[in-house]
Amino acid sequence: MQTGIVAALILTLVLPILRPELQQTTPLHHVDIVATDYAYVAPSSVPAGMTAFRLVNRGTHPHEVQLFRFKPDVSARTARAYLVAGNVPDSAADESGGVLIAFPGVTAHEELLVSLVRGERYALMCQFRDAPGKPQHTALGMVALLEVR
Ligand SMILES: [Cu+2]
Repeated sequence: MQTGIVAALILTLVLPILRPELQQTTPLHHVDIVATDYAYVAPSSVPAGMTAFRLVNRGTHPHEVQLFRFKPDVSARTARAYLVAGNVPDSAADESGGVLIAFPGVTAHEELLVSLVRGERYALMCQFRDAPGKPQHTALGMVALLEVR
């Protein structure tokens, strides 16, 4: 093996140890979002910090959770109104976020890792339909607001 390759390998292995910003300084919180037909069972508030969200589907239909952050100037009341309407305007949401999908009876293998900051509000939404022409699950109650305390 060439010296350069060995050096690169060692750097790759050692670099994370040398970079303190990559080290975990706070515990990782785990939050399960349980999907049913048609609601979320999830905490309404969660503590700040690095958090791994998981989607557990206890329903009989495929469900998703779109998790995204509201902009700071969107009040809890306004956020709830958008969610109940099943339509959050782009201007009210941050560009960060992610989606988890789980089939019936399945827990999604992926997790969403989010650094939560106190005072933030997040939306949970499922826009799936059981069939074309059927209502989106948001209209059936699959929306939730999550506040960071
Ligand atoms: Cu759904």
